[in-house]
Amino acid sequence: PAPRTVLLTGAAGGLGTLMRALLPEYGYELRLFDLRPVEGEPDAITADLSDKEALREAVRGVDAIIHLAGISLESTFDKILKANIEGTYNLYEAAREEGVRRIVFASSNHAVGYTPRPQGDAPLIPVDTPRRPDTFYGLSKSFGEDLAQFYWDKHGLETVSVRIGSCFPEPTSVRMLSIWMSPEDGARLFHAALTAENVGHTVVYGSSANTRLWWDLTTARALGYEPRDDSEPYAEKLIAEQGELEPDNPAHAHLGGHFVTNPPIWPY
Ligand code: NAI
Ligand code: 15L
Repeated sequence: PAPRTVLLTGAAGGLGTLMRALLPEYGYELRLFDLRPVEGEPDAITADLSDKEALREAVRGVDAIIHLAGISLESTFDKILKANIEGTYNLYEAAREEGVRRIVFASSNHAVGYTPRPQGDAPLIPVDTPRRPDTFYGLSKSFGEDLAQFYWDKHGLETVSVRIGSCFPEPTSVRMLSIWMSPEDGARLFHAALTAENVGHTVVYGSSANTRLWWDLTTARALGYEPRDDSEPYAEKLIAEQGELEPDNPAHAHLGGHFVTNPPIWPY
């Protein structure tokens, strides 16, 4: 049967807030989890991913998990290790122990951030391109994808790893024209990832059907995802303000963009 009760970790964050608004329309009942209180949601579970007991209780009885919680920018290796690497392991262990069958894992384009962006007529980047993390943050997403593969092979726990581009209400940079995922397409993709059958461990890129797309959405579409948005209406204004991407500038020449040269740092 299609999943109905879904644990949303990272519910207080940017993407979590967007998905709290959009996913209930698909019929999901969301259980919320975050380190920080979720505004207006007194029933949300306020706990750290290091709290194994809280996690075990949080996953008990849910049909699936969307795992967004963690450090979403660059940080020290020690902080990334605790929140993203050990935290994701703790979540998978809790899910295994409680018999949860599927996780949708928020991976990131930064797991492959050092991959050169396609220029000219070069082919789109496939999901099986070698992983080339651009930060400790990207390294933790690469680990998460391996963890997901291992829990499928060893324990039959399914995952869709979504290498999200940039999911914000609007694209705000020229790079984002290529990797933007509209919030509505994000909800469509998460819904497809929750409901497609026999996913094993599937890796997909998460973006809209952008005219300037850099990567291949074939595996995402195979889940039943049909993106409806395209960043192109924002292109003229953003390019007028910021200029075209330069072919030789390292911050413009890789999928990871400025994460390659000057990554934004997690504030705490
Ligand atoms: P965000 O930083 O706004 O939200 C992350 C949430 O996780 C925060 O509410 C934070 O309190 C919570 N959190 C952090 N450490 C935690 C811990 N140890 N235990 C429990 N909760 C913890 O990030 P955003 O943008 O909402 O991203 C959500 C997820 O999607 C992240 O995993 C991020 O890496 C991934 N992602 C997001 C992209 C985007 O465009 N928004 C792009 C690529 C990946
Ligand atoms: C990410 O992985 C970050 O979590 C998000 O905040 C954006 O910066 C995004 O990548 C990006 O590459 O733009």
